[in-house]
Amino acid sequence: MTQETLQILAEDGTLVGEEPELEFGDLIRIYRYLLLLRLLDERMIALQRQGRIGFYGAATGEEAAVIGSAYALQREDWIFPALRQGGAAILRGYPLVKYVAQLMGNKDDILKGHMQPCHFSSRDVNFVSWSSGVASQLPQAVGAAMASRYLGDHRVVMAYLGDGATSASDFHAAMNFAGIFNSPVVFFCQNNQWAISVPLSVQTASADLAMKAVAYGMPGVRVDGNDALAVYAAAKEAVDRARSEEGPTFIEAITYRMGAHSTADDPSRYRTEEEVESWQSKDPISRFRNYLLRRRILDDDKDARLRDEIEEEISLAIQFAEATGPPSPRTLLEDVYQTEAWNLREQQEELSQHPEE
Ligand SMILES: Cc1ncc(C[n+]2csc(CCOP(=O)(O)OP(=O)(O)O)c2C)c(N)n1
Ligand SMILES: [Mg+2]
Repeated sequence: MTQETLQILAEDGTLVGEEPELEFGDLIRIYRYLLLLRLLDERMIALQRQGRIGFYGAATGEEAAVIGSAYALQREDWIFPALRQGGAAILRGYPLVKYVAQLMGNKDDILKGHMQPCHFSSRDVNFVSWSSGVASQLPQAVGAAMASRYLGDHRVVMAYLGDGATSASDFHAAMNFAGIFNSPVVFFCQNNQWAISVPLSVQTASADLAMKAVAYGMPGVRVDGNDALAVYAAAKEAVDRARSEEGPTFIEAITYRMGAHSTADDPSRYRTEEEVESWQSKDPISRFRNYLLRRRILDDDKDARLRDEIEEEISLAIQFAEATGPPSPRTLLEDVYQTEAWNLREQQEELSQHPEE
């Protein structure tokens, strides 16, 4: 039987549940990052359309799921993301300039252009790159959680996945292992109803995704993924459980992918406008904004100023990133193997003889 879905804010931003313990400063901070993610995604899609970056996967409509969940973590915790959680890295202090640099693969990109755009990774913010294979991050996340358990350092791992990933064998292996060994991991599933062109109805015969957790011996929680407060509350409880060695949790955040799967996709070929419009009224950002306006934590002037400030910050990051050149060809073969392979050394030497080519 499908369980109830946790909701704290109704679609119009009125309170319908118990508010989690968050200070005014936290609430403004959450709002700032929700808005930043929305505006950043808009600008990055525009850059891709103008041929200034190659690829992008936006979190539009899913901002509360990303920011609300990551807000429940502590700095020393680890994140194993999928495609749409770059905003969580930014929340943790990954600079916007580095974010844009990764999309451009320029000299400032800490991954030296080796990874596909939107595959961010940074040791500074304990954020481990997705490897593109759907669900491949999940066994890795459970492994990291186990390392933390052996070390006794009380770090928690947040493993993100989409609804589509629940059909992959890596998902089941990771859930099984985490359940048996009580791994300090939170599986945070953004059920955005689509896996590229595959709708949820074709993804599973289960009545919902949260119930899959039961078979692996862990709690499965359903939450309104467009309600930042509910997402935070559910994630906080799961993170606290994991930290106090009570084991893993699976969270199904019900949300909607408002845009295309990525800039390489055209959703008008497989879903209706009416469906997309039906989610418009559930928008996570206007919902949270209305809540803040009602509580007088925010007013229209402050909101407009915040928006301008963020736009300016994004513009500067783009300007800076575009003025930065490509990485040196020498970096092409760096960081591929821990020890230098003879064939790569030969290629590197050859490369250095023809720098212009
Ligand atoms: C193993 C594997 N199969 C297929 C793909 C192609 N692919 C990339 S993303 C994606 C859909 C993922 O859907 P979901 O898990 O719901 O995440 P979402 O993109 O909706 O956030 C697919 C099929 C892949 N990257 N890896
Ligand atoms: Mg999906």
